[in-house]
Amino acid sequence: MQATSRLRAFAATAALLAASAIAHAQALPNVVILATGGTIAGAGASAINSATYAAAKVGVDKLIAGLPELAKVANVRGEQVFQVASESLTDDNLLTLAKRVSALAKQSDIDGIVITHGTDTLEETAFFLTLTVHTAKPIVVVGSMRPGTALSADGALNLYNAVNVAASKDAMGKGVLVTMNDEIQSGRDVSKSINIKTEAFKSQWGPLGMIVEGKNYWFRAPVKRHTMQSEFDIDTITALPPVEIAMGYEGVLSTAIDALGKSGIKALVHGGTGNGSVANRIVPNLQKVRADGVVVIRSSRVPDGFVLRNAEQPDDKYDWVVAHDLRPQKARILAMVAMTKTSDTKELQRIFWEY
Ligand code: DAS
Repeated sequence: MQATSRLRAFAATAALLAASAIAHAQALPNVVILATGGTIAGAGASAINSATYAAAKVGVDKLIAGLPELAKVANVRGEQVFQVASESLTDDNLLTLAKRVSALAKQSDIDGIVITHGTDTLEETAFFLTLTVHTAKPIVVVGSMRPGTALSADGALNLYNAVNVAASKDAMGKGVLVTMNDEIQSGRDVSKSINIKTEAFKSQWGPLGMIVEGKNYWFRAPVKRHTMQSEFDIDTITALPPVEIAMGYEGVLSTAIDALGKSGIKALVHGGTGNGSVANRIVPNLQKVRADGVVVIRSSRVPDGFVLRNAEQPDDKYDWVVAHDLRPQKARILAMVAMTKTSDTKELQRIFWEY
């Protein structure tokens, strides 16, 4: 008799525990982590190797298993989309990733999406997603400057923060976000500005906020068009037009500009000196590129500030576009997206003002 009642009591307790676990899980948001590689998935030979290591070694399930604290934040599952260092990602990879993000965002049982990514081109992916994925749900791109095997590795906390933000209702409608070094950055504004410190990601317009111990502290919101307000939709984009970059510097020759201009590209971003200045000896070469039907976009190699139209060069006269505050690599992303719809330079300039 006693054994039966003990068994019944055990079964009742087990059922209660199971019910509360299910209730707890149902109460938590559902977050998907799309892994692409990078240092956050990197591994070094020893704990002192904070800069010498192999990127893209650790799988997404191992990243999640290494962070049990996530279970208190959200129901998390992972997908390994790629396993590469981000400098090696291609435009096709970008399309594949963005289409996967868009498909998941449409699922009613998904509340937020995190993308783990190498830091080298993280800013380009984050900008591309904010331009093309139509969702108000939080999408957070995250990386790390040190591999998980290193002393004071930053990846675990960056990832914990990313999942927290992706699980937060107050992160909705703010465009694609980046969580690095306790800050919540706008995917449009942020760039990797220091190549060997954990405080690597900066925006000249400042972060949108901070995340400390799992709580978001917001201080501003984006004003440029993004996600739901974007006229570009990844679900209608099948290919990206080729756009390349030529840098300006003392002693520059027209070799790169001439070669790129004849390579079949649709636009050439010029990363000029100062306020997007162009050496006088290569102005005719850029004019020829334009005359051959390639859009010319003046950006600057100077990280901060923005290029003024008709200041350093008569853009109206040359029919050139200015990249506003976008660095060359981001100007290229916007040019590719914009030219899926138009090659009209007046329309392109509007787009560079608005996004
Ligand atoms: N090679 C770098 C990358 O994958 C490593 C990193 O910093 O994430 O972007």
